[in-house]
Amino acid sequence: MSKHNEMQAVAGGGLLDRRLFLKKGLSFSALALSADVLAAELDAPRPEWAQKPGTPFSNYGHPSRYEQKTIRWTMGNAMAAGNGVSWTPLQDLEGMITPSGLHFERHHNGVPQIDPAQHKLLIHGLVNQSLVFTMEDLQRYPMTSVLCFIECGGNSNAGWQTQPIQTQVGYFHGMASCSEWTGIPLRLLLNEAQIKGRAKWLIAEGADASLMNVSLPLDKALDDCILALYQNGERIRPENGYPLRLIVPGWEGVVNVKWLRRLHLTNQPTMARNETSKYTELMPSGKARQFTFVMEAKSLITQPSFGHKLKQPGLYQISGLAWSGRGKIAKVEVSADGGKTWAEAQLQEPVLSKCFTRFRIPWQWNGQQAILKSRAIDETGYVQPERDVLVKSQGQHGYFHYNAIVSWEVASNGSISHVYA
Ligand SMILES: Nc1nc2c(c(=O)[nH]1)N[C@H]1C(S)=C(S)[C@@H](COP(=O)(O)O)O[C@H]1N2
Ligand SMILES: [Mo]
Repeated sequence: MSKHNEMQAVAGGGLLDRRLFLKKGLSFSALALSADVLAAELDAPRPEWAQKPGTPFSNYGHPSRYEQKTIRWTMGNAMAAGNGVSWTPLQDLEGMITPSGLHFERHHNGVPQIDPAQHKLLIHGLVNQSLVFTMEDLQRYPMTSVLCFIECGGNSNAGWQTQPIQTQVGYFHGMASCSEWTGIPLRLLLNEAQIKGRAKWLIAEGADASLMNVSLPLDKALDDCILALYQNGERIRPENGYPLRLIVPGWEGVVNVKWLRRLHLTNQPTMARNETSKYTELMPSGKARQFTFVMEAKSLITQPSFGHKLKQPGLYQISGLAWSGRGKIAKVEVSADGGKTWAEAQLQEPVLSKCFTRFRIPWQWNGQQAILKSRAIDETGYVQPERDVLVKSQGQHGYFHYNAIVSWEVASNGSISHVYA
């Protein structure tokens, strides 16, 4: 049976060495078969679906009908049509890529139904040559792919509440998703327009009725931004910006302007609603901090998490996501004893800059109360803070940029709740 006693535990609370997965003869939860049961299994009649031809081909695939519960949770706003959120069900997903149909959504005025044949991109302002592009024109430019997360600055904001919210991890943290975005390096098009020396900012505007516009420092625009036409290999979904979207890797969601129609080069920010009254940080002093673009390192355990239940003591795989707007994840540490001791999780390759990184570590649950935590450290050395540290530095009135360590309490009956610990 199991060989747990051979394994060296690396931290308290039953956390085991991440290399344990490589060992042979591990027992997670498969049923060991006696000769009789094996014979009965082999003799069992073939299931119905193995006795006749399956369903025919289809033009576009859908998930299995047995997976209908894996959906985005949506929340509209009765006062403002088209304003709302849908959350990615992070607790049901694995790996690092979010399926396009489950990418979170944040719209300020619904999803415009844009005809790509009529959509254009305009570049003007502090340039020597104003330019206009049709979507067909853009197809001729050299493209590249960026695998990156997009996270709303308001993601996880329930964490600021004084009581820990009891809800699934997706509803709590699912305003973050990760895709392969393919399109044209923004620098290419800006260089074609010939930027004037005085230009410092780029105002990006969407074609939805909210006329979303945001200011982006030109340095970032010339660094790693792209104008994406594709998401996970196919044309971008309408919800995520079809037919053209600005991708600003590692920076808060709001600057990733969807349905992009205009780039205006200026020497100062535009001070739009979404960078003055919204998406700013109210500090303990009562002053608000503007242009907090970078999403700091964050991690969370998605398996097991709130809503899951451990059936019995034994060996489990802890699995979660980590990401940082400053670069690559260097390390993720996991604790099963509320932060007294930590063990290093295995990072799934490839580990990419500003991209979801999947971590895993085996855990031997002894059937007693345990507190699971994960802590991300990025390549700049930044360490994801404990909640009390974050609240102390940011104050009680925060709404955006909550990235504290998340704690799940596993009760002795295997049920899981969210705690501040
Ligand atoms: N044109 C436009 N761009 C937009 C928005 C919008 O409402 N209109 N919402 C922004 C916000 S606040 C976020 S968090 C992201 C959400 O991107 P997604 O819906 O693809 O997840 O898009 C940003 N870009
Ligand atoms: Mo957002």
